[in-house]
Formats: sequence, C-alpha cells, structure tokens
Amino acid sequence: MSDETAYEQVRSGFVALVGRPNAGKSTLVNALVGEKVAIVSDKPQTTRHRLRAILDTDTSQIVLVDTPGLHKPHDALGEELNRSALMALRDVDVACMVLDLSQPVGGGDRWVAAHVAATSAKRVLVLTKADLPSVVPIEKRIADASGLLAFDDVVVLSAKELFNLEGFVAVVSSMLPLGPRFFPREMTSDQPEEVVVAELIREKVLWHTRDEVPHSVGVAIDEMRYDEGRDTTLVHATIYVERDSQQGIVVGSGGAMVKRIGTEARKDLETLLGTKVYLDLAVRVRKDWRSDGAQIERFGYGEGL
Ligand SMILES: Nc1nc2c(ncn2[C@@H]2O[C@H](COP(=O)(O)OP(=O)(O)OP(=O)(O)O)[C@@H](O)[C@H]2O)c(=O)[nH]1
Ligand SMILES: [Mg+2]
Repeated sequence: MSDETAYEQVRSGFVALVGRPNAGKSTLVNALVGEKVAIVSDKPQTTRHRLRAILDTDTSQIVLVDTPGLHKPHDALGEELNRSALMALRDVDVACMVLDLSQPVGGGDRWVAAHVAATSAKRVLVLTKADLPSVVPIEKRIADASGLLAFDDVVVLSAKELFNLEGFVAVVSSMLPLGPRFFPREMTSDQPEEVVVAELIREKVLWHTRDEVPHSVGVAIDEMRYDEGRDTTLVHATIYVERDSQQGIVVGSGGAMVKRIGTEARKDLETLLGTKVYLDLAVRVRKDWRSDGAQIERFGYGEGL
C-alpha cells in the first residue's frame, strides 16, 4: 500500500439495516455487495447474527450492518435477536428502515420506527421489493411511513431486480463523514468461515421446511479441516431441532431430506471455500433449546460469544 492510499480520504462509515422480519434486508446486503454474504429465505427470522458486510467504491466504503428482523419475541432466542438488532443501531452513521413495498405499513413498523427515532444517526427510508405489485401507490406508502418518523431521505429499490442500488449508494454515502476505510478493500464480510458454513447449511433447512421447523433449527459445526492431499474440506455438522417429530421431518423418508439439504449446502460450500467439500450431517434433538440462553450462546446466535 502506498502512502497515498494509506491516507486516502473517502466517505466511510457504518450503515444499519433494520426492519420487520422478511422485509428483504439480507437480500439487499447481498445485492449491494455483489456476493452472498448473508443467508436469505422466505421464512421470517432468517438472520440470527448481526453481520457486517463491506461495500467499496472508489470514493466510499459503506459498512452495512445486517440485523435480525425486529418482532414480538416469543422465547429467549427472539429476545436475543431483537436485542442484537437494537444494539446495531448504536454507533452507526446511518440507520436505514427497510420496508417491504408489497406489505402494508403496520404496528410492527411503528415499533421499529420508534427505535430508529431514538438514534442520533441519519435516517433513510428504504422501500424494497419494488418489482412486486403494490396494492397502494408508492406515494401513499411513503406518506404512511413518513408519518411514523421524519426521514432524512427515501430510496425505492428492488434488491431482486438490482433496481436503483446506485440510488441507495449515492444517498447513503453522501451522509457519511470523510475518513479512512475501516476494512481492507478485498474484504466483504466480518463473519468467521465456520459461522458462514453453519449458516449456509441452516439456509437449506429453512427453504425446505415450514411451520415451526425453520424456527426450531440450529446448526453447529463439530469439525472442519482441510485435507491438502485430496484438496477437500471435511465438514462434520449437526442440525439440531427441538422435537422428535421435527427430527423425522429433517431426516425425511429414508434420509431423503437430509441428503437433499447436504447436496445443496455442499455446492454453496465449495463456492465459498474454493475446494471440494465432504459434508457429513447429523440431525439431533435438543429439547426447547430456543428457551435456553446457554444453548443460544453456544450456537453463537444474537450477540454471540
Ligand atoms: N420480489 C422480491 N423479493 C425479495 C426482494 N428482496 C427480498 N425478497 C424476498 O423476500 C424474502 C425475505 O428476504 P430476506 O432478505 O431473507 O429478508 P430479511 O429482511 O433479511 O429477513 P429476516 O432475516 O428474517 O429479518 C425472500 O424470499 C427474498 O427472496 C426483492 O427486492 N424483490
Ligand atoms: Mg435477514
């Protein structure tokens, strides 16, 4: 690094994305970074970690803070996820409230807005999923959301169609102070490799299960090591569920479901790690773990260790 780049001044800072579960926060983070750094699913409460993702341009470094969806908690895990999302609002330069344009503005959004209002950060209303049909005109949605909180700016975009991501970058970077980059330019996320591996496995379970099962799943990596001779990463992981009946669902008839989860996860892991992957998955029951603070901490969910 030359002296010139070491002291290069860019617009740099931290930008939190908060909102209701399923609003599209993690999809937006992936679209902005241009890489899959966060897992995504059609089930609410997919994200269980606060995650930093780094978006560099020649003139800015935006550190995006993806957070778990804010919701009414029903157990210790839910409380921990909310706590983690609210903590992310501290010490950020910009707080983005992400709203799904295809959904009406509701009580949950009012609660999220109250927390955003309590920060000293700049506030941006991000209306996403603009590719989906909206039952009310966008102007009405903006007026409804602006009634909850005075925003400094509004961005309408679609993370799926990559529509107006440049608008988001322009608005947000103009709000950041001048300073050095916080992270090296080649870095895209602050998540340790083992966490990403566990999350990619959990993502596959989320896509293939429904009702209470997605919420009851936790994934732990038991062992992970690289075998140089075979250019293969060996991963032994356990999928935990809360009940015997859920274990049956995740294993599937004759092991078909866990096999499918394993095949899909292995593909993603090979892309992530750049090696061949041998993935061994066990499915075990840990009764009511979502009410057990110690177990939540062992999985590293919420604020983590
Ligand atoms: N059509 C459309 N779907 C989207 C868009 N962004 C996200 N989705 C879908 O919305 C669902 C939820 O997306 P996520 O990114 O996981 O939402 P999230 O806000 O991170 O959810 P939590 O982590 O549970 O808080 C997924 O099925 C996505 O594919 C978008 O711009 N357009
Ligand atoms: Mg998410």
